[in-house]
This record gives sequence, C-alpha cells and structure tokens, in this order.
Amino acid sequence: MAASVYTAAGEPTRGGRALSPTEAQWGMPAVTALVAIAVAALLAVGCGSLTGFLPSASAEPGDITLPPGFQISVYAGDVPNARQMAAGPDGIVFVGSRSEGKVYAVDNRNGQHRVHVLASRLNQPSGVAFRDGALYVAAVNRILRFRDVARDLERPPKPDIVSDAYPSDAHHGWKFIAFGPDGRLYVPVGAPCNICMPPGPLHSTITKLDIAGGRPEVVARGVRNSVGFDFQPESGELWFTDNGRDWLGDDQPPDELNRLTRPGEHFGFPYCHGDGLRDPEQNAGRACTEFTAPARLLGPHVAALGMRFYTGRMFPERYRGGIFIAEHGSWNRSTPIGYRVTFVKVEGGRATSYEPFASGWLKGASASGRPADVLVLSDGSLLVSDDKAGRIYRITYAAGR
Ligand SMILES: [Ca+2]
Repeated sequence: MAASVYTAAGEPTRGGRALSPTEAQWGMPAVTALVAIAVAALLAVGCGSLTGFLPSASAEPGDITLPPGFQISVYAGDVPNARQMAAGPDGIVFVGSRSEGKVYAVDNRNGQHRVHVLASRLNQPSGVAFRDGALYVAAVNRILRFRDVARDLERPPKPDIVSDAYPSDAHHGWKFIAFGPDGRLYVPVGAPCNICMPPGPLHSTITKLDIAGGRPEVVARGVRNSVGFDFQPESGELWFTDNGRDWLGDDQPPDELNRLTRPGEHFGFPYCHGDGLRDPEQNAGRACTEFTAPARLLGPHVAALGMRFYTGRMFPERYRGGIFIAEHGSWNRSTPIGYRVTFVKVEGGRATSYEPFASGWLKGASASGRPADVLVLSDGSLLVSDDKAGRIYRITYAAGR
C-alpha cells in the first residue's frame, strides 16, 4: 500500500483526496474498512446479513436474491456513481460515471483495495474501454485516451482526444463503449429526446470508430438509446440493449435486446417499437415489418443498460454463452420494475429465455441500488456496478452451497 502524503492544509491524502478518520486509522478507504468489519462479523456468526454494519441506504448483500449456489459480496464500496466497467490488467477495473464526472481505477492487486480517481470534471464520462495499455473514455462528444494508464495510478497521464466528432447533446449523450472483434471502437449515439426524428446523421445509431484517426461510421440505425452491448463470442455479432420511449403507459413499449446481422440495419426508432408497435406521434406511415425486430422483448421501462455475454467457466453450464443485463430500473411507470440483473439464454443465435438473476435492490417503491453494468472477470465471477449506491458487487458460484 502506498504511503500517505499530506496536503498543504495538513490533511492526509492518498491519490489526491483527503483520508477520512476511519481510513487514516485503518489504512484503507472507510467503506472498505466497514466491509472488512462486516465480513469479519459474518465469518464469526456464519449468517448472510450485513445489517447494522453498512450504510442503511445501500442494499446489504444478504438482501439480494440469487439462484442456488451463487453468492454476492461488495467488491468496491467507494465508487460514487459507478457506471460502465472495463477490465484492465488483472486486478484492475476501470469505472466511468455520469453526474459525478469522474473516472476511477479500482485496484485489487496484491491483496490490497484502492480506488483511484483518474480524471474528474469530465462531461458524463460513463463509457470506458481498455486496449493495449490505454484507457478510452467516452465523454458525450469526445473520446479520450489515457495511454499506459496503469503505469502509475497515483499520477495518471493526461488524456489525448481520439475523436470529438460526436454530437454534444446532453440528452442521451452519455455512452457505453467497447472494442469489437474488428479492432474498431463501437460508440452509440442516443436520440436527443424522448421521441423525435433524428436531427443529425449520427443520432439514434451505433457507430464504429477507427481510433487511428477515422470518422464515425454508422453500423446500426433506428436505435433510441443503447447504453449496453457486447459481441457474441463465436459469431462476433453485435448484440445490444435499447431503452424504449416514455409516456406510452406502464406496459409499453418493451425495452429491447437486439442483434445486428448486417451493417446498416434499421431497428425501428422512432417509427416503430418492440415487435410491431407503431409510434403514435412519429410513425410517418411506415410499416413495422420494414425494420429489424428485437431478438428478445425485455420488460417495459426496465432501463436495460450494460450487458455482457457470459464467457467465464465459474458459473454452471446453462449460463455459458448467455447474456447478463443490468436493469437500472423504471422511472416512467406507476409500479417500479427493473432494479435487477436479468439473464437471457442464447441457443443457436436465438435468445430463448429472459429471467431474473439478481434482485432485491427494489423493495416496494423504494430502491436501495440501481445496476448500471455487468462485467465478467477473468476468474468467471460477475461484477455489477450500482450508480445509486456508488458500489460494485461481485457474484460468484460454488456448487453445493
Ligand atoms: Ca427497436
């Protein structure tokens, strides 16, 4: 663990931020210390509840329901507004945020736990991707690159701008990004509205970008607001979630899981939603059969965000090759839904199930957390970011438990 330094004001700091009294005393971030106490208590009493140890506004791991054999624990409790995650060198996870304006590195190497702020005061820097030692961050109109980012997490490099060719709209301007099997960086651009005709050529699309200096190229059209996608491991096909429009009632339209099978395919927005639902305001006389229907209809207003194919070996056979989806949860519905992680089984290129996997963040009308992304670690465990509680959870599996 790195030595603490002192600011001119005399406050102990680490990585540029003040240490709390707990942190100074325990030599670790305050929430981590609390988790360590709670875990010690758990081991002592052998039960599954952390009640009384963690801040009451957050979900306790014991509140989260999972299929038999799965366990959940707090991986990092001190990541305010945590959104997309990207695996870095083993033991490091990079995390973006929205309103917080920060990008983090969670460093769990060598038995330590540190959260570094790599950048702050960025414009909704929710999207992060890691390749060849560099961290890429999507901050609305700009794609930034932090070269050799893990060399010294205490003194991160200044970023360079890979592209500033994206629209600057704040509405649906935050992003999820990832490298495709073709080496291009995939960058979605949401509709800058609830429902409208795309005002520019890049709105309501998913693009790909040559980071060596290309212009954004549109690969999918008619996408309202995708903030989660992944590439099917065998086929390389792009699958993505899309958030349905608001103000059409509690039960429509559905959110969508989509599959891109050819470049330039149109997924319906703003003319049609889900499977054949004409938009009452923006249909413009178009037949919904003109557009690509979803691979799977998801719940209405669940706010399906980050999604990943399960490529690990830790979880049982039925999960392998399927998709985990972080459902951030509804706001435009009289009875809230979502606030959970769901699983979609994929067989022969078809999405054949849609089921809850981890739930319990929603209790009645009150939510203790909002899943924003999921990430498969190299050991096969699954991370879940929660931007409401500012946490990352880790889900593991052990047969017979
Ligand atoms: Ca659609």
